[in-house]
Amino acid sequence: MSASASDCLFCRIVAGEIPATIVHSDDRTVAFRDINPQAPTHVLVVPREHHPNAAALAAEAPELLVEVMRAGAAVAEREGVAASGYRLLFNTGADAGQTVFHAHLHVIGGERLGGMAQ
Ligand code: D5M
Repeated sequence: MSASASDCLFCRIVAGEIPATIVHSDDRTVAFRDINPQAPTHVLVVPREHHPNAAALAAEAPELLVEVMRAGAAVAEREGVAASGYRLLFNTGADAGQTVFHAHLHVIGGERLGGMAQ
């Protein structure tokens, strides 16, 4: 873990250096709309601290992983998708399609979702 990594896209969004549509922010997490949404609601929740993926986050700061999940549930409520259902997803590693190596929780919903993939 490091507080931030200068070459990390999501650290730069957290720092306000790259614009994003922020939908939630607290002292440990930030949530913003995915630039390439896969459903009507598609938000990414990230810890402010840099952890490369969800497994590292779970190992290094398990209480922060819980906060990310809690923020994801709060975003789903606010987006109006909690009652109908939504998906919480961590892609972990290249074979899973992870492209940004700063742990991020996808919050996806707003329509009937197919399959298991993002
Ligand atoms: O998901 C990485 C996600 O990050 C992918 O769905 C696109 C999104 N993305 C990439 N750049 C941006 C910016 N600048 N703003 C918002 N969203 C972004 P992964 O699970 O790693 O495939």
